[in-house]
Parts: sequence; structure tokens; C-alpha cells
Amino acid sequence: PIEPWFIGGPVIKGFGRGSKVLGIPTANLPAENFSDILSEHTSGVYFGWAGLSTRGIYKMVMSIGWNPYFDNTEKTIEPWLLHDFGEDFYGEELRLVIVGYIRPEANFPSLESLIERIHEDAKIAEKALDLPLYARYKDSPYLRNSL
Ligand code: FMN
Repeated sequence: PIEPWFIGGPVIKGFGRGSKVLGIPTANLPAENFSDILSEHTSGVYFGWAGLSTRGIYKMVMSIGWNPYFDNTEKTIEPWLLHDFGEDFYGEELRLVIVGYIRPEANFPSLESLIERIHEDAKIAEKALDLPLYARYKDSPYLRNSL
């Protein structure tokens, strides 16, 4: 288990591959605002809870890093909220508590294998967040402050 950490801010647009190419719409945060906290945490895939002002609290699985498959030159924070919103919500205040680590970032031989692995990550996150150890963070005041 890791020490939970908290970050939040307005949802920004990613590079636009998320929803269109992958079918995995991520609600990105501006990584440059979190360089200090990010330097304390290894790149990779994490899970936790996401609070979205005016909407609620949702399970999330998140990639932090350079997305080797896409050769990014900028570090990104890409939380995938495990809920079907049916619309974009850029600009809304998003708050995260990150409670667990799944794996390091990896490269993949094909887009299909990347997508398959991300869906596997989501299943792991869904299950883990039902465990009392992780479920209790759903009630973190930080997530609700903006609701
Ligand atoms: N990209 C990688 O190159 N390697 C990974 O191991 C990887 N793991 C991910 C795990 C999760 C849970 C998520 C949500 C994304 C992951 N990605 C990974 C990042 C996707 O490549 C990224 O979300 C995609 O490029 C869409 O970015 P965009 O919305 O900025 O266009």
C-alpha cells in the first residue's frame, strides 16, 4: 500500500487521442502545476477516487508519465473516471485521492494491446476500490470540498 496523495484542478484537454482513438476518455490535469508532488511519485498507473464538482465521486484509474506508446515529450496526468458521463466537462474542478499503484508505464507492440492493458487496469482498480482499505477514502473531505 502507498501513502495516499491528493491533487486537484480544472480538467484540461489532453492530446485528443483519448476518447477518439482509444475509447478511453481521460479527464486530464495540468501536470505543470504538480511538478513537486509528481517528482515524489514514480511514473505509472495508479487508482483512487475522483470528486467532480456538481456531479459526484467516482472510481478512477490514472496514468502518470510520458505515455511511451505515443512518445510524449511532456509528462501528463490522465485520470480515467470509471463512469459514463456522456459529455465532456473541461474546466470543471476535479479532485483526486490516489490510494494505490498498479504498474509502471510500458510500451506496447500495438494500440490494441495498449487498450487491452488499460481495460485490465480498470478492472483491477474497480475491484481494489471495493476493499475496505481503499473504499474508505471515498469519504475524504478533500474530494467533497468542491461539491
Ligand atoms: N500509455 C502508454 O504509452 N503506456 C501505458 O502503459 C499507459 N497506461 C495507461 C493506463 C491508464 C489507466 C490510462 C488511462 C492511460 C494509459 N496510457 C498509457 C496513456 C494513454 O496512452 C493515453 O491516455 C492516451 O494517449 C490518450 O491521451 P490523450 O487523451 O492526451 O490524447
